Amino acid sequence: MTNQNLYCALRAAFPADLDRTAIECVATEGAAGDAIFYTWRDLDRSSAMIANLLASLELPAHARVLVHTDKSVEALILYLAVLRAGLVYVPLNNAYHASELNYFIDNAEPSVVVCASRDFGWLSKIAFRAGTAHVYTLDDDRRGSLLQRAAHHPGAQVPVQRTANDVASIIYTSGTTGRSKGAMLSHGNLLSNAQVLKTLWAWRSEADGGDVLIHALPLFHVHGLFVASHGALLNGSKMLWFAKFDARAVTARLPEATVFMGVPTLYGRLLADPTFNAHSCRHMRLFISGSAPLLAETFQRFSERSGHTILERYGMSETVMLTSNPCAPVQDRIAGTVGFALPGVGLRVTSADAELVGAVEVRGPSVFQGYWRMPEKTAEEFTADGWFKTGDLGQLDAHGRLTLIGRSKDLIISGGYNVYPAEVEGYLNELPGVEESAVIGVPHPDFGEGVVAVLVPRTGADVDVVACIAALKQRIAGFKVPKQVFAVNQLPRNAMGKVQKALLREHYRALFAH
Ligand code: MLC
Repeated sequence: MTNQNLYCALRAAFPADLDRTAIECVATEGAAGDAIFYTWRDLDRSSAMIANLLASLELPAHARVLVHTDKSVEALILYLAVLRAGLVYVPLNNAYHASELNYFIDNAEPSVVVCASRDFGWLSKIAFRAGTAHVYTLDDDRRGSLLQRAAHHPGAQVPVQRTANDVASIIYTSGTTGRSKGAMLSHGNLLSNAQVLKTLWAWRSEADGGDVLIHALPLFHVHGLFVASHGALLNGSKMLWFAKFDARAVTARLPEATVFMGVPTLYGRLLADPTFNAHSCRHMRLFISGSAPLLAETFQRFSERSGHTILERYGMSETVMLTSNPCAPVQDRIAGTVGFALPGVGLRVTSADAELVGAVEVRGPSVFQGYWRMPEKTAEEFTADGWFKTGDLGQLDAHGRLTLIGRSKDLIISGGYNVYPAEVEGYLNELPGVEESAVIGVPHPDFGEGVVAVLVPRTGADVDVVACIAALKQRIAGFKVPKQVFAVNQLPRNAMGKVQKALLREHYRALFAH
């Protein structure tokens, strides 16, 4: 049986000349050191060494490797190594704090944890207590025990045999109620999606001049880890690698690139940079946007400024990519729509009337294997006839073009990160003097939506809203922390006693307006 380990397909796409540059890690202002160049051979050898280290640990089949590090090329190599070793890669946002990590480690029960050295003290305590046997460190300057230990292992390795249905990665997505759920994505889910996108977005082979991708997204989400990295790797294309998005630094390197992927916030920030113009984009072929709705105004301004039409696509952790505006002809990329179902993806909107908005449901080869150890949650999210309920509301036109209209779940998307109000409300309600709270998203010029909290103090309590923000920053990742908190006497409720968040959103709508 052929080995369906995803690494085999990625490795097969490496160029024949393994000494060519695969990734240039760009030195940006504030970051230490010069640019670093990684060849395709480096990726192959280093991932083999780490895979051999992992194999030497004699872990159970399908053991989880949980990764909480800063973005680095070595973190990408670690991902490739985990694939090769046939283990399950569990990446986490490096902004998460101890209370968040506690949950993920308890839930994932990883055999191996890899973290930044600065977090080793508290994180290793949580991990060892939960039964994790191995905790390594990996820093963004190539230091740490992971690479030290891997250095003793051979630079060749045969990827462990895996089937298309074997789980390759668990991506945690926050839940509307309760805690995060781990979406299990298989080798087949990831490969099929990457192959479809390679054709659809017309990645250029070396013979056609070759594509160069600017990789400036975080590495712990579907967008940066799978869509962007797989896109380049599966095409043997060079990446210009940014540890962090910086509009000025990215603009400076745009002339050497042909493909860029970003969340809408990145497009807004490029437009805000006076050095960004059509000349910087002269060799660009494709700007792709996703993870959050792109405003028609940003689409239009970007087109006027750069001469390029952003291609908006739609996906989520449970399904990887689902729809895309067309690559060609360019004029078929329509602002405010997310395009057509990808080949192989079944897409339906539950309203029978094409004019009406309904729940978006999907099925296809990239739809995940279920939530890790939550069969009842998995069952809830699928219809009786096997379609996954995305939680988004949309409208399909007569040609099958999808427009997203809203969400059926209470979710805020801030700068491309999902924030679940129920989770933030839970933390707020634990603060001294807080009776109850409501967390909403309102328009924000940089993040698309800005998180805002409205709370009711207990009778007689004096709640300092600034102190609330400071307290939350100690407990949860910064992107979830409300940018502003308001104390009110009571929350608006309907006759059923349910908080009327729509009224709150309306009331605070202009809060972040310029
Ligand atoms: C950072 N901050 C945010 C934030 N990111 N606040 C709200 N929303 C965000 N997204 C806060 C920090 O907590 C901090 O607060 C301050 O901003 C500065 O932090 P930073 O790390 O320096 O921020 P910055 O580098 O400017 O980050 C902004 C960003 C980043 C837009 C570059 O958020 C980002 O990379 N977003 C991309 C997310 C992404 O990749 N999503 C893909 C999901 S996959 P303070 O108070 O401490 O100063 C998915 C599926 C699909 O959705 O279809 O793609």
